Order: sequence, then C-alpha cells, then structure tokens
Amino acid sequence: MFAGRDVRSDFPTLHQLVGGRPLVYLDNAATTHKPQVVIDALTRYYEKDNSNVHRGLHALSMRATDGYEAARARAAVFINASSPSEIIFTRGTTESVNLVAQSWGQANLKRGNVILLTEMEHHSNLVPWQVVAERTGAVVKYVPVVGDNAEHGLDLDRLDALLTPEVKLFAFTHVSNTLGVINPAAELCRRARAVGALTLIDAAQSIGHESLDVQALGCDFLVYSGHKMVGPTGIGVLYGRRALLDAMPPWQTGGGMISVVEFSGSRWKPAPERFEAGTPNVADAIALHVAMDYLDTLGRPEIALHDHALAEAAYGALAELPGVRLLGPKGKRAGLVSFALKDAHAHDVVTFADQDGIALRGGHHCNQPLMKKLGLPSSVRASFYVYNTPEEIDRLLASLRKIVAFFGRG
Ligand code: 7TS
Repeated sequence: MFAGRDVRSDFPTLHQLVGGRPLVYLDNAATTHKPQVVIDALTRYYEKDNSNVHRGLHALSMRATDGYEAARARAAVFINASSPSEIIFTRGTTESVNLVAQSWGQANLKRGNVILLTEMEHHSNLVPWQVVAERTGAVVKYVPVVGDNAEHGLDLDRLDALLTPEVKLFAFTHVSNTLGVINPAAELCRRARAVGALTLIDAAQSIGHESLDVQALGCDFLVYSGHKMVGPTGIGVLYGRRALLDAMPPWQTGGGMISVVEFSGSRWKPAPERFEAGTPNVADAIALHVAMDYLDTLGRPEIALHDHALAEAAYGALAELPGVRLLGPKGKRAGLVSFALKDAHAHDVVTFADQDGIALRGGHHCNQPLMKKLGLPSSVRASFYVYNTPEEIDRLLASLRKIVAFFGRG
C-alpha cells in the first residue's frame, strides 16, 4: 500500500506507549494525527513568516498573504471548485454549517419552507437547522434511516415523496460517523436539484478518505474540517457556488470583509472575504495546504481502498464476538465500525481498551436522535486511517475478547 512508503514513520504521535503498550489509535473519525510535514509547516510559519494578511505591504505580511491565498487555491483544486473564491476558510465543519444556516438560511427561508435532513446527521448538521427553522418559521424534516443492524441506510424510496417543492435545502452527510454508511451523494444532489432544492454535503467523514469533486457531485455547498484529514484543528472549509455566495449576506462583520465603511453604513467585499471577518487562521490554513499535498502524495483512491479494507476486516472479525451488535452494512462501508456489546457499556469498553493501549470512542457520537431510534444509549467505534494496520485489528480483537470474557461472567 502507498507505494511501499512507511506511512507510520511520518506520524510522531503514533510512536508512544499507552498502558505500557504501543499505541493503537482507532479514533480517527474524531480526529486524525498529523504528519511531521504538517507540524513543521506550522512551526516554520511562526518562526519565519508570522504576520497579518491582506492589509500589509511589508515582506512578512506579503509572505503570509501569499501562503494563505495559496492554501485557498490548493483547496479549490483539492475538491475541484471552479475558483478559489468559492472556498471560505472557517473553523471547521460546524462553523461552516452555521455560516450557511445563519447567512443563507436567515435570508432565504420563510414560513412553510422545508429544510430536509437525514436521520443520520451529526448534531453539527442538525442543530443549526433547528435553530434557523425556529427563527424563520421553516420546518425540518428527515429522510428516515431504515433497515435492521447490518442493513441500516437511508430510505431512498421515501426521498421523492419528501422532496416536495417546499424543500429549499437538502443537507446530508456523505458518510455517517456512526453507521459507516456511504450515501450516494451525487444521486441525492441530482434528485434535490430536480425539485429546485439546494444541497449541502457534510463531507467531514469523507474528505480525508477519498477524492471529492464538487462539480461532479453537483452540490451547492460542501463543508469539512481540516483536523479529520491530517491537518490542524481550527481550520475548515465551506465550499459554496459562486453565484450563491455572492447573493448571501455576511454572517459576521468587522475588519477584512468590507469594501467601504462610513459612519452612516458599510458595504461588503464579495466572497470569500465577505465571510472571513477579522484576522483569519493563517497558520492553520498554510498547514492545511501541506496536509492536502500529503494526502495526494499517498493517493486518495489508495487511501479509500486501505481504510475500507481495514473496516471490512474489522467488521468481519467483530461479528464473531459473542453478544455483539454491529451497526451499518458489512460491505461498501466507510473506514469505521460501530458496535455494542450485550453485557458491557460502551464507556467501559473504551476504558478497558485504553488500558491495553487502544484508543476507541464510546458514546452517542453526536448522533443522539439516531441512537435513540436504534434503541441504543451508546456504541463503541473503531475508525481507521492511513497509518492503521491489520495487526492493530488483531490487538483490538484480543482486547475485546478479554472484555467480553470479563463482563460476560455475570
Ligand atoms: N459532521 C460529521 C459527519 C462529523 O463526523 C463531525 C465530527 C462533524 C460534522 C463536526 O466536525 P467538527 O470538526 O466541526 O467538530 N465527528 C466527530 C465524531 O464522530 N467524534 O468526534 C467528532
């Protein structure tokens, strides 16, 4: 895999002992580790270039501005946006959704309109829409998740009935962070467009794992976080189609986003500046640039194959555990597996696994309504990335077998 490259040696955090054993990090859906080149990019920026952007004419400010704008241009290429001006830097997925909800949503939604979501949305792509619905009189509806355990997925047969002319926006996750389901994003966008609805894709769980092309997907907005794709925390992207962004009002105001300010009132710059009030996160954008280069060096199709193969192997092995309930489909799944054990609470499983040096995540994964629907208070999740290995799945299984034996004693 990855042309024989020793990927693990690129990631310094992996090389440590936890509970006296080499760390097995399987919490990548929450955040990924950073390769040395990304860490170096951050340090280099603060050591050599640190300066404010856009309004400076001195050497350091120009270097910082060039680096920041080069990161934007790189992000446009990374997702095949038609122009860098379609890339807004935000703090991450959550802030990107809030930006669209508060700017586009407040300006365009009214009583009787429908915001269509799915039952598998992360709270970040759910709560902002509930809030804007309350403020505008719009209603939120959900495409149901159907199926039993291994067959969980969206009820696509219900989609046409739900996609009425009242739907102004269909916002959905590309990959479920709990079920591992991969939604047919291009098809969903096409069906929404047919009734005149805009689309927003939450790509938080897919951006680091496969190639995404916003023009091929046919979406209007796409949102993601840098920290889930080997980049730093505190930086993310809102992609928006140029014509839409230009018609949207600012959501935060202040320096950097204005063209003219007078005591009597102000006018705005076009996108992207209109949506980036104040000093932006220059350092993390520059490091995100390096993260994108790093992922493309490994090859995003290769990353997808690697992560999916590990998840399928883990799914198959976990299915052998007594009392296990697996969530989501066996095949065609993203690089993560969630499960519940009959006799052990998810938090206990995670705590016990941690003592074996294995980092898992247990809880509702910011999917409270979905978990309630599934009748589970919580689940355990193992999520995989470029540096994980089949041997680590063996370590996971050995630890889980001990946990099952311990809690199964009655
Ligand atoms: N959307 C999805 C599908 C996610 O999985 C997450 C984070 C977010 C949005 C929010 O991203 P943020 O970077 O703005 O916080 N998911 C998780 C998770 O599954 N465990 O921790 C964070």
